[in-house]
Amino acid sequence: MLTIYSPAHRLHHATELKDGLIKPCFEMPSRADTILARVQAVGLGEVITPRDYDTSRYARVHSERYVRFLENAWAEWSALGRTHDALPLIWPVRDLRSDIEPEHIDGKLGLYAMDAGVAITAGTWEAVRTSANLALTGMAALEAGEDSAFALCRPPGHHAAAEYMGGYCYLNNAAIAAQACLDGGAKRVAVLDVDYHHGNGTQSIFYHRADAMFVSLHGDPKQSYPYFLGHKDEQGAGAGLGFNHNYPLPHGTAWDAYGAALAHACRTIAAYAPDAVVVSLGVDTFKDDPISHFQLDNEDFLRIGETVAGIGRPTLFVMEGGYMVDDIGINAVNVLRGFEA
Ligand code: Q9C
Ligand code: ZN
Repeated sequence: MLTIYSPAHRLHHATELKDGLIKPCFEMPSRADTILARVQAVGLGEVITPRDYDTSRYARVHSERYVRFLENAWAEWSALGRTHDALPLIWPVRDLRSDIEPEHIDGKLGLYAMDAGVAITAGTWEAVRTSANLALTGMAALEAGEDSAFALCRPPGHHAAAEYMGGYCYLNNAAIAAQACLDGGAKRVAVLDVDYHHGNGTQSIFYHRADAMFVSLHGDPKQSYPYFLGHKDEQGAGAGLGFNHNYPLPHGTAWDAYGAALAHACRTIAAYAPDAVVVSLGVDTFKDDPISHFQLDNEDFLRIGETVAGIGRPTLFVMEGGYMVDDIGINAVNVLRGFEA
């Protein structure tokens, strides 16, 4: 399987507000490099660098003003003499207005963030746009005839919606790639999200659409981040009704229940007959993940890959979460090897 990777991800290494303290992000550079090392150790296949794409490709699923904000945020923040990571500290909840973009960077950060896990640093934009380009390059490989590809994205993307960042995510790499597939002439595309956390951003982007199905297995939002989306009754709206499928699962879920839900999810996708499948590949479902609560073991990731292969469609894997760095390479690459077996 082809892997798309760039060392530009290292430009982004930030802090997050966690448990009331500013700490180094669990989402750290060693994650991607550990996965790359495993890709090379097992001889998964060729590793290529991404093509460059215009920001207009991101604006197919994000708003123009949001993309412009990401591009300029560090310059606006550092112009105030601030040298530490930029973090939001006020949010336009409920009846506060989000239609008028504030001029001050503190207002913009709040408008465009859902949490304080998305710091912006000097190198963030370069890493973020390169991450999206990895996913676009992977989709281009499918369009050129590859059966599958692995976009080794970092930062991840699935919590980012049309107009907000959150949960270590800035641009929604999977949604950008899925939209590119449709823009390239496909009739239908499906996104299967196996990250521990609900892919609220991807769901939100495609919620009203029939040409993109979103299917997600994740920790029940009553117990787990992102708390405010990912329930079973969210089935799509308008033309998109029936094209959104959530499988919230309780703390402690292990392979028996997970595998059954995944098999059901993959049958749902197969019945939709998509031209391509994008897998939001999080491996924070691992039993030793430091911020998650499922119980999957190393070998279970092989079975995830096998089950996804059963859909029988061209498949782009897009890296999302997974924070037990010691095992992240084994687990992510097990999914890819299971797919190819
Ligand atoms: N105690 C991804 O996996 N912090 N993002 C949750 C829970 C945010 C995870 C804290 C987790 C975001 C891509
Ligand atoms: Zn996650």
